[in-house]
Amino acid sequence: MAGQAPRRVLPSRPPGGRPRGRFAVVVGRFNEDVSKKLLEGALAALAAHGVRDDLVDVRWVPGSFELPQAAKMLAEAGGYTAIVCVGAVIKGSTPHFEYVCSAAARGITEAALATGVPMSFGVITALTEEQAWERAGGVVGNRGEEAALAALEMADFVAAIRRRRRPRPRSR
Ligand code: INI
Repeated sequence: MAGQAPRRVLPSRPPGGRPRGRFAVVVGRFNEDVSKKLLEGALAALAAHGVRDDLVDVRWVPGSFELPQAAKMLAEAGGYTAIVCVGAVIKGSTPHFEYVCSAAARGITEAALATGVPMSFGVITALTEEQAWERAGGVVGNRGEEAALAALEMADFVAAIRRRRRPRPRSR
């Protein structure tokens, strides 16, 4: 309806209990003020779902272009249940925007598929700064929070699949 904030449908988490293991949030520093809001949203969502502060590592990288490499290296280092990637790409007057957006999206997808560690895409791709703020805790929501919820849901998904794969102990 005109004048109303759009209704948001957030990913819901199945009742898997408190998530296990460590989480990482990788943050692109480019457009830092916006990225900080995405980081805040991601940390708040993880905390709201029972992830202790000391089990969340925050790693900053120069920009969204660097998110995939950092996320992949963290996943390969081991010990992460899921990795949340956040950043803000705002269209300027150059084609740089398209390159950075597509490299981040493709790279994060490939890193998650290659490592098997869930990685979520909390990157704002906005045409204007105003649009970016709307998605960083404004009327459209907070992409960082949404990405953290997606990471939690995928962490549950992976845990459920692993439980099914594990052979049950034989009863005597
Ligand atoms: N990085 C972003 O995260 N957002 C942007 O809007 C952006 N723009 O517009 O250029 C951006 N560029 C930097 C890029 O991510 C890399 O850090 C840089 O190209 C060095 O590899």
